[in-house]
Amino acid sequence: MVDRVVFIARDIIEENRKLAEGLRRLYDRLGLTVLEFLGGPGSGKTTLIERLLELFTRDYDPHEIVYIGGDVATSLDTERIARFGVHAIQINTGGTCHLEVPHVEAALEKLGGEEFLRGKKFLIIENVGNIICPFNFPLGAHARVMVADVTEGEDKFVKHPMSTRVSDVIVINKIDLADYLGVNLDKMIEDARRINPRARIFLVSARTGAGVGELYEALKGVRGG
Ligand SMILES: Nc1nc2c(ncn2[C@@H]2O[C@H](COP(=O)(O)OP(=O)(O)O)[C@@H](O)[C@H]2O)c(=O)[nH]1
Ligand SMILES: [Mg+2]
Repeated sequence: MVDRVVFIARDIIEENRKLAEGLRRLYDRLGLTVLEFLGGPGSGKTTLIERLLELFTRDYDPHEIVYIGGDVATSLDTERIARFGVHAIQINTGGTCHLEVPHVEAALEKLGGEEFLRGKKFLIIENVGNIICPFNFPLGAHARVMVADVTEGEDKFVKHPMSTRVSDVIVINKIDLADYLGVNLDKMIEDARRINPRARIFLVSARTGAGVGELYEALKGVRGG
């Protein structure tokens, strides 16, 4: 019985991976850059996206930007993001701890499908707040951005090597709190680098805005196709 469960899970993961390749082809065909934010609940994903949108909406028309927020039950994050005038849609997974490709496809379809996406520049996906589940379920994004914050413990990356490894960008958030907590930021950076040497690492505070400009420049430069 247990073996069977494992095999079924593998099938689901493999099936999602294939579907994600299809989504990536769609994004590339449309010239849409897709950024996925993943990280534990409360790590600061929505706050960071808000800070980034302050910069994105200076350089781009808000109508060129789409946000999909994944959450188990509420639409609170999407309401926060909609204030920026971007297209924002909520996915409630009903308890599932990560987004899968069909969730994203359903959201895009609801927004108007390919017709709607034509001319759009950025799609920002905020995954369900969870540091474990999302890593196995890529959504075709050009960059997966892992958000970890200093209150989660400085051994975050060592404890979550899978999520660390699949990420293209690693953000250490809430650095404004680092001194209070006695967190060794150098150790966090060292761990992240060792586990994922190819990822770009940014120290930021979504609260004060420190480091957000550099992160924005990097994310703006992510291009598909
Ligand atoms: N001190 C501090 N608080 C932050 C920072 N980023 C987010 N927060 C706070 O952390 C809490 C969770 O943030 P939120 O963006 O909702 O996290 P999410 O669940 O990952 O989307 C909120 O109270 C934020 O105001 C930061 O850089 N510094
Ligand atoms: Mg959020």
